[in-house]
Order: sequence, then structure tokens, then C-alpha cells
Amino acid sequence: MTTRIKPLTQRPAWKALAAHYKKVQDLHLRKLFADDSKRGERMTAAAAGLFLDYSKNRIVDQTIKLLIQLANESDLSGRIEAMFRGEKINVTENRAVLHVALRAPKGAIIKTDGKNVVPEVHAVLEKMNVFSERVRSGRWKGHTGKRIKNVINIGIGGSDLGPVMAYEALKHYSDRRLTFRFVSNVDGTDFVEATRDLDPAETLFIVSSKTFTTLETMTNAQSARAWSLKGLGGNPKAVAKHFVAVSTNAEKVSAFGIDPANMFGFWDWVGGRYSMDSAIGLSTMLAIGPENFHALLKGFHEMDEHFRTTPFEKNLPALMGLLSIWNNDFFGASTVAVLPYEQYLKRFPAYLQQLTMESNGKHVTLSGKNVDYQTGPIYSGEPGTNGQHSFYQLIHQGTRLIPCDFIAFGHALSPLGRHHDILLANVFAQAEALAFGKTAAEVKAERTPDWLVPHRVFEGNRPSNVILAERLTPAVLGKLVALYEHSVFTQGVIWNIDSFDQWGVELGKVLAQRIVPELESKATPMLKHDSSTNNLIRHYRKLKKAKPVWNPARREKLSPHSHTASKGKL
Ligand code: G6Q
Repeated sequence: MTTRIKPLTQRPAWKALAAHYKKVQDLHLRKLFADDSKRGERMTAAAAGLFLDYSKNRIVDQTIKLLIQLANESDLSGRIEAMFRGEKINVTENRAVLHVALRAPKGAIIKTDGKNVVPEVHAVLEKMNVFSERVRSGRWKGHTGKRIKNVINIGIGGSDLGPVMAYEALKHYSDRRLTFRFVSNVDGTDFVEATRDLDPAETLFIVSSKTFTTLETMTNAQSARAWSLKGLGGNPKAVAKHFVAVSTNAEKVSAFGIDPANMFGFWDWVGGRYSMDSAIGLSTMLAIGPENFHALLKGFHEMDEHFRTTPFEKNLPALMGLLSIWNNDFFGASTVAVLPYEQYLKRFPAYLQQLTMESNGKHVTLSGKNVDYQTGPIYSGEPGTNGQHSFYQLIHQGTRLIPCDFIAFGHALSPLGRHHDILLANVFAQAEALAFGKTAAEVKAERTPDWLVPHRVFEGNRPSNVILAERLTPAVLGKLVALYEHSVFTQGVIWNIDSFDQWGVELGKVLAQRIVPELESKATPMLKHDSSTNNLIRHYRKLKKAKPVWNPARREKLSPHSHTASKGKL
């Protein structure tokens, strides 16, 4: 699959793009728009209810032609088909990459290792439907017979960021009688704050972990178990009513004490950061209900089909991926700002950070050779308009080129007076200001003193995409996530890297396990790290021994974690 494709920088389209870049690099968007009155209408594409305006990128028609030629020379179509066919395109883990099967309709056939995976996907979805209805209707009772009012998802990375993002994004559609919390960090504060005002008798934990071995999640799950049992009289049978698991590891789940009947499975062909639409989305389904969850899946699927079947010049994920390559590899833009003008999408940039950076933060090709070009850019962002009053300054007038993705909607989910028009005016104004800036002549015409003029000049020529949709619904969220998933895939194919492994994450997991006993042992440990790590460990052990400046015993009394024992004593 990879051998007949030339190394990236030797592909004719890459060379042509490099030459083309030299010609167009200094063209200003002001001129490009002035010379072509239809540019803003022409350089757009729409699919599945999403509208993409990419006209404010530093491109001409020839750029798109060459980028598509690059996609063809990189066999993007073949690689898309290979993914949808269930080929093991995650070569370093020898796994298929089938998140697209998670949202395939019931009758679809998607095989890996000769087996159609779609029926299993729908069997798990059905189990999730039934469970969600039981909890949401109050038929599922806790150990003491009380109905569940609080749901806490315990997970980290891919087993957390998707659920948190989806819960926040779709809060408008959620059952407000239920409280949702998400515990990910092994820092005890995360767990303590998430549970401090909750009654264990009304609280259900979802332990979400593909492997069921992740240190943070297992530590939090053990603390949750202790918290539950303490509040429920200590009977281990209570665990069955207050814990469910989402995992691929049935053995570890039952060793933890969770009834396998309360385990929701998924498969090794679902990567953690591609799993929010698998059983990892159980908290999402509990919040918004099965019907809305299925609408979310439909949205994903619609974008999948668009990506699989649409020619690249009209293909939203392919275009976004190719434009990202252009900005990153030719203009040297090392970051991308994701700027949703929708408060409910406040966790979307954090979610995309993992999706994009864990997928494409790679320095070797599929065959293990060092790349001689830049790969995944750094993603960051905040919802607008908040960001405008902080980091946008650097985007407008700093020395770096930061392409922006603006995301906005025709309708507010919380309509309030003039708010939405004002919000949207800001999106359009920002994209306009970034592209066109403000010249010295314009600044002078405002009677600005000469010495102040340079400070008030905006060079402009800052690229951006604007993505518009009617309103943020479960289906639209699915489409947006799939749009970015496939854009990431497109970029990974061009760079010829494995977008689906994460060896960088694995190393940290192993090293931490080694150091834990060195911090906990009573006897002074024999340290065999480098001198800095050894010294830091010794320093920490000293800090641990030092007398606390406040009395933890008193804090313990105040802690709601002992609230069943200490209620009334506060
Ligand atoms: C995602 C990564 C990583 C993973 C977490 C949690 O693609 O693999 O973020 O999701 O490390 O892993 P577990 O689900 O196995 O606990």
C-alpha cells in the first residue's frame, strides 16, 4: 500500500506546490478579493448541512488543484476505502480503524478479519438504550432503593474528553433532573470536588476505560468504590447497583467487582480518541436520551458518507485537511486556533486538541523513516467572543501566522434579545479583520499621530475558515466531530504517518508506574534515574515528611467524604 507511493517531498504535486508557494506567498487577501468579486461565493463548499467558507485562505484556484493532485498522488481515495473496508491501517498496532462502523446503520456490512462488526455495534447500542431508559425513568434503583440522580464518568484521555465535550455541547438536550460529573485527573481534588455534595445512595459511577488498567482511572475507580461503600453501609453487593463499566477488558472489569452484565463493550478497532460514539458515550446517552444519541450517530454517518463518496474539490474534510497542509507545511504555520462561537462548545477545542495532536503528532512515516517535513500542528482555542479579549491580539498583530477555524450557528439554543446577532457579528468581523487588516493609510486617515500609526496597523492576510450550521443539534455535533476526524485522517495520509497509534502516551503510563513505589516506600529507595529525577524524588519525599501548615485531620472532619459519619457535627 505504501511502497508504490513516493516519499512526500518527492511527489510531483509536492514539488509543484513548493514552486507555486514561491509565486503566491506574498499575495495579499486584499488583492485576491479585489481582483475577484466572486471569490467569497466560489471558494465555499456545503455538505450535510455544514457550510464551509475557505475563501480567506492564502490560495488561488491553482493551489486547490495542486492540493487535490497531491491527495491523488498520496492515494487518499484508496486509503479512505482501506479504512472503511476494515483494513489494518493502524500498522504499528496491527489494528483496523473502524470508528465509522460505530455509526453505520443496522443493515450495513463492515468487516474486519472476515467478521461483520455492525451487528455487535448495534447489540451494544441496544444494551445502552435499555440501560439508559431504566436510569432516566427511575426504574434503575440504587442499593437503598433510591433513584439515581447523579452520574459520574470516571475515565481519562479518550475515555473522558469526548464524554465531557459531548455533555457540555448537548446540555441543552439533557435531562436536567440528572447531575453529570466527570472525573479524570489522578489529583484527588478532581474526585473530591466531583462528589462533595452528592449522596452515594443516588450516585452511579461509569468506569470508562478501554484497557481497564489505566493508573488514573483505576485509582479513581477504587476511591469511588470506597466512597460508595462507606456511604452505603459497607455491603460489597452495593457495587452492582452503583457501578457500570465501559471497556474492552471483561476480565479486569469483573476482577474489580463490576457485574459483567453491567459492562458495555467496545473493540480494539476503536481508538480512544475516536470512541465518543461507542459505549464510551454512555454518559452522553444517559444525559440526552437514546433518541438524541442515535441522532448524533446519524450525523456522524452522514459526514462519513460525504467523505467517502464526494470528489475532493467539494469534500469538506478533504478540503480542510489539504488547506491545513498548505498552511502548515508551506506557510510554516505551526498552530491552528479553533474558535467556536457557541458557548455550549466550550470543551470542543480541548477535545480537538487530543483528536488532532495525538493522531498526527508523529515524526516517522508508516515505514519508520524520519519525516523531512512538519506534521501535526498545535491546536488550541476558546469560545468566542471571550478569546477576542485575550489571545486574539497575537493572532491579529503578533509575528506568527495562526490559521483560525471559526464555527458558528444560524440559531442560538438560548435566544436572548440581540445576543445572537451580536455574537455572529463578531465572528464575521474577526474573520474580516484577520484577512484584510488595516493599512497605515487607513490608520492615518483617522488622524492618528504618526508615532502611533505602526502600533495601530493590522497587516491582515491571516488565513481562516468559517464553518456555519443551522443550530447545534446532536446530529450537527456528530457531523462536526466527523469533519475533524476525517480532516485529521486526510492530513495523516498525505504525511504518510500512523494517525491511530499513540506510543507517546504509552511511555508516560509505564514510567509513572515505576516511580510510584519510589515515592511510597517507607525505606529510602535505591534511585536509578538521572540526577535530576533522583533529586526531585528525594525532594518530594522530604516535603511529604514535613509538618503540614494546616491540620489535615480537621479538614477531614469538614470533608463531605465523611458526611454520612459527620453530618450534623459541622
Ligand atoms: C486515546 C489514547 C488515550 C486513552 C487514555 C485512556 O486515543 O489512547 O487518551 O484514551 O489513555 O485509556 P483507557 O481508556 O484504556 O483507560
